[in-house]
Amino acid sequence: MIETTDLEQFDRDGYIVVRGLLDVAADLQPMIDEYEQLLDRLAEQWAAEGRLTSTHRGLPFCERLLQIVPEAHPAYDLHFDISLPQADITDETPMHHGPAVFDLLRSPRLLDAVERFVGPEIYSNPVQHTRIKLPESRLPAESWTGLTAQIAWHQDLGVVTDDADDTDMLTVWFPITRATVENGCLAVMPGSHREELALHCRSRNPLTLNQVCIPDNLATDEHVVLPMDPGDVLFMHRKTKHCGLPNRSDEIRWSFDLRYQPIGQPTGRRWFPGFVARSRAHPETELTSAEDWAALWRKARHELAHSDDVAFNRWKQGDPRCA
Ligand SMILES: O=C(O)CCC(=O)C(=O)O
Ligand SMILES: [Fe+2]
Repeated sequence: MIETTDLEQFDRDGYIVVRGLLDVAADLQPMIDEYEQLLDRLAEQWAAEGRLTSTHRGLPFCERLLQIVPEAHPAYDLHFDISLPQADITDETPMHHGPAVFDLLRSPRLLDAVERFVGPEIYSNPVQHTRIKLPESRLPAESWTGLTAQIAWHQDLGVVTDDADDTDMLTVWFPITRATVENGCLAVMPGSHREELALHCRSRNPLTLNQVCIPDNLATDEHVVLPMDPGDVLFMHRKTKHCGLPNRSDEIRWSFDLRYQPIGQPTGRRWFPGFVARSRAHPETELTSAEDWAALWRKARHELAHSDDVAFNRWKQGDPRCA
């Protein structure tokens, strides 16, 4: 339940953590089961390719991934992610749009909360990720990606195209495993959502290489860390400055970050498919079929695989302020 005081805190600070909003058994466990089956198929494939000596069948998802990835070094991140990457898309680019993930995106508990922030006509913005981060010590830095590395300071508005500048986009972040300061929970700068959109540059720091982010000299250190447990949900304004801390623990840090907005506003990723998650005015327009959702993504992937490079980024390469 979102209280009026939560909305007031959101307006003041640009974020709010609501404890125990999701039902772990009803909202998260079916998705975890789906990911276990997916990992099962991937492990069989990697073992068949001779990259693994054991498939580690029977281990829970995180423990199994923690065994498999340091041995096989597979590019595992995209196999579990919702959104497509922003470059090199082919008809074979892995992505995941299973029914349990679709149900999670449409969880009534989640949408009831989102409705308090964006109103009753809710569109699921296609900038949606799952980030399954291994301990930094278990993978060489060259193999980190934007889904598996620590995340540098940024505003979510800064990583979509400028047609979405006036879109009332809400970021919804929640952990699947507990998120701690040691394993890489989020940190935010309270009140930063009232500032203008900051300059973002491509990071040259090897720890956050190529991420579109606020240069170090523009990021202050007045921040709050946000340890969270499964079931807790962070709601964040599109201009709130935030980062994902490094995973210095020996466990996996797994989270989802979704975005929702009022129906009819630009998403800032026009090549990717969103959908009507809830409409009180026109419930018949809601997307209720996971199959149809997956088909929308396959169509987008096919179109992007056969089109010229698309500009996903609003920032000019070589801005002198980025030096
Ligand atoms: O999960 C992380 O470490 C960063 C996530 C993030 O930046 C976001 O959800 O917008
Ligand atoms: Fe973000």
